[in-house]
Amino acid sequence: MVAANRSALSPQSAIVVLTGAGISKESGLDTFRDADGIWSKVRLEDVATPEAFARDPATVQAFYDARRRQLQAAAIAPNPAHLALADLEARWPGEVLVVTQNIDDLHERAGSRNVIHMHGELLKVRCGADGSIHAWRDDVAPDSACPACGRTGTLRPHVVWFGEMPLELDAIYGALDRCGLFVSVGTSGNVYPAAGFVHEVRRLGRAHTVEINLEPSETVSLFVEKLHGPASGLLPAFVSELLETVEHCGD
Ligand code: BV8
Repeated sequence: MVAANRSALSPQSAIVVLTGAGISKESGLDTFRDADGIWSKVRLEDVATPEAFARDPATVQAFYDARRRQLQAAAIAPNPAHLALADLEARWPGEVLVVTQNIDDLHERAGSRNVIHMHGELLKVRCGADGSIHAWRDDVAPDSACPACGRTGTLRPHVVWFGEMPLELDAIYGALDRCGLFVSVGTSGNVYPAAGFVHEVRRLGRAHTVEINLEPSETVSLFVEKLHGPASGLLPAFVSELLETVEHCGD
């Protein structure tokens, strides 16, 4: 499975891994665009836009309350794909950054430390009055008070909705510019600007690009190496091969 194009990699190469809902599917969390996905049950226009929140905050809060409760259920845990990325970060000599579109905390629970949640985090809320952001594991009720300013009725999920600016884009584009390996895992390549990251990496022409996904994504043609199948099987094997190149390079 080793692709010839990994020759550009050195132990000091920086690695950026973009993840999407597919990496959490085998942990029991639904994806968005699969046949049984979230958008087959609810319209994104009704729950994942600022207009929807302004129009019907109770419906939007209930949508995220249900997902926040589900994420904390005992059955939901990191799977071998999340664990493989934490192992890569711990053992790869160069920088390893996970840029996730996911709002779950499974990367962190697997042990990853260098994680950017570009679409926000389900276990945080943001105050519309003072902009403060807080860890939050309960439902958000109309009388839930902002821990900073004490106002009620001002808390929203700390989540990036369609039409809102994703988080930490400067840090992300800086990492894309530096990396020698860009891996996309479990994303359909439908949502921008995340789906455009591979364009940015190719434009710079330095990094090897790999897609690991159950099936070819919308942007599959832009990746040099493509591995299709469940992430929980493919990603641990991919990480093992990468680590072998550095942990035995002195042999
Ligand atoms: C923005 C909220 C301005 C949290 C989400 C061009 C440039 C810039 C913007 C746009 C553009 N064109 C259109 C836009 C607007 C829009 C957009 O992209 N619309 C789409 C629908 C066309 N983008 C925005 O509005 C973004 N903001 O543009 O700001 C701007 C302008 C320029 C530059 C910068 C900024 C904001 C987008 C964020 C919206 N919020 N979520 C939540 O509720 O979760 S998006 C939502 O989709 C989730 O975050 C999700 O992660 C994300 C992407 O979906 P995927 O993760 O890919 O999930 P999906 O179900 O689609 O695919 C799963 C894949 O996994 C499948 O391929 C499947 O085969 C695979 N899979 C399944 N099982 C497994 C598996 N793979 C491996 N193993 C398995 N076991």
